[in-house]
Amino acid sequence: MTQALIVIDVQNDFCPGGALAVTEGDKIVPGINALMKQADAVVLTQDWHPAGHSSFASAHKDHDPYAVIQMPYGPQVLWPDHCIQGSKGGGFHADLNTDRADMVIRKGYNSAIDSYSAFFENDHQTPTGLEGYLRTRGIQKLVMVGLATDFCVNFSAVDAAKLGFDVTVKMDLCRAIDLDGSLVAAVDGMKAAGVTLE
Ligand code: VGL
Ligand code: ZN
Repeated sequence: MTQALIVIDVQNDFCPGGALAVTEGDKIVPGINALMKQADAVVLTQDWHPAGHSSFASAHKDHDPYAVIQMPYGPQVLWPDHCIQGSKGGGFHADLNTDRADMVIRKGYNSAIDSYSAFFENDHQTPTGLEGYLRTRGIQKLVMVGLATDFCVNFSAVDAAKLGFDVTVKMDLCRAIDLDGSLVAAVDGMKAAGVTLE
């Protein structure tokens, strides 16, 4: 079975020193590079927001980062400004083997809507195009790693499982933000969707 390694958002802003740093976010890079050697295909995702994106707390009066607001498409956590298009923070971690990537898919570029998942924006309807890319390449099995376990990895894994892919998340090559129990909820949600956690 053709297998793709999907590397989620291993970007400077999600690593120590970044705008939305995930604890030990950089620690997973060597293991991810090693896994690339076994993959038939490697896809990198890149969170890629315009300045003033609606997921930024700075774009909303009277809200601090990590507050939750209602958007037309559902609840939205407000984040510090991060992964702005063309910024250093939006770039991949310097040690990530980006040369090995067949495909880089960007997401979160529409100002009015966030996109945690590599497959759909947060309305769960607007596709990014990744499904078509994988299917036309005959890829059925996905191994997912990256940042953050409880947001972009979780949403990507659950969507992929719902689309019928065979999905494994390698938990030791992911790190979480863990806001108000979000990691436990993500683990439960991924298991319920039929994702294999290793
Ligand atoms: C992510 C919060 C905001 C992620 C992206 O990559 O998990 N989290 N944007
Ligand atoms: Zn983001």
